[in-house]
Amino acid sequence: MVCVSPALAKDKAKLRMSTPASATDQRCIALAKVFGPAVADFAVYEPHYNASLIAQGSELESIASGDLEMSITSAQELATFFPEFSIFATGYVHQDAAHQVRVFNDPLMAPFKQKVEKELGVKLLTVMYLGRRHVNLRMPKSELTVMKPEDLAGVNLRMPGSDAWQFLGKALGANPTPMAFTEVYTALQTASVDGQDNPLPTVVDAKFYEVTKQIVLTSHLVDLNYIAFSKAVWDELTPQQQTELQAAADAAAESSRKNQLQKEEELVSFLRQQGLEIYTPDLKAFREQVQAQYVGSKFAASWPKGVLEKINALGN
Ligand code: KDO
Repeated sequence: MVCVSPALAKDKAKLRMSTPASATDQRCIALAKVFGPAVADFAVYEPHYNASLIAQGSELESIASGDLEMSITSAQELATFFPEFSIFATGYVHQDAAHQVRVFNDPLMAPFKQKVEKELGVKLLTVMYLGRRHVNLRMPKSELTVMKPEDLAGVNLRMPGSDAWQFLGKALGANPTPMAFTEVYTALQTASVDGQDNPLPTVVDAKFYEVTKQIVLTSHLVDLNYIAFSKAVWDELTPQQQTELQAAADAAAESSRKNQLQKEEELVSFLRQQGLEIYTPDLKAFREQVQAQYVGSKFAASWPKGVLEKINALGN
């Protein structure tokens, strides 16, 4: 009998992945259960959760400098290097998870992907669905009911720490406060912020429901992340391995999308059981106010001509 020993671990590419998310986040579960095993013949997937390896927002720089191989990055983080990425971080642009996939696979994305690859040495492999972001507040509805953007006036809303995020917080009518994801639970608990915004699965996974009282279903951003991968490592792989790695990333994204969508459906009742009040505000008022803020903004000025129309045309 011929015994073929598997390639030694030391010959395999080590793929360190850093994220502020926890191991129980659906994107992380899919990467660990679907991506890691699918590339195991030629690579060792090594996830680092809760920003324990790299601080939130520094992952792209770390990949560019060779200190990290992978991350789950956001359009907002990319916009700090390439402002035109803010188009994918703009409130009420993406309509749902399927729209995100159509946009990512459309030729309109090619110049965006090429620029990141050429100037940062980062490949954007696939798009992951994070979910519909909603406003989640410490105070009960009896103290503050949010139906319109003006109801958020003076509310200290934690938003992640880059320009594009802060702009969205202001556009919603709130007073945005930049803060790393890993600090949000304590900030809510100690009342150093009034609230935060994230999709329902994140509110549950990070246990924000323990320290908040209401969720206003603003759906202000159908949020996404890209799997960011080191171009230098990619170039070391054989064409066959590249094909397998790409397929593994797509399969992980698909699995995580399905689970995340299901969780968004299921978690409303779980959160109500936990005592949170959940309600829908005047969505037309929010959409119109947010869209109006982007018109003529420095972000809109960076969007390549015609791209917004193409994104909209890919919608439902
Ligand atoms: C957050 O900091 O609120 C955010 O939701 C921003 C996302 O882009 C993403 O980085 C996410 O955190 C983390 O992965 C934790 O879920």
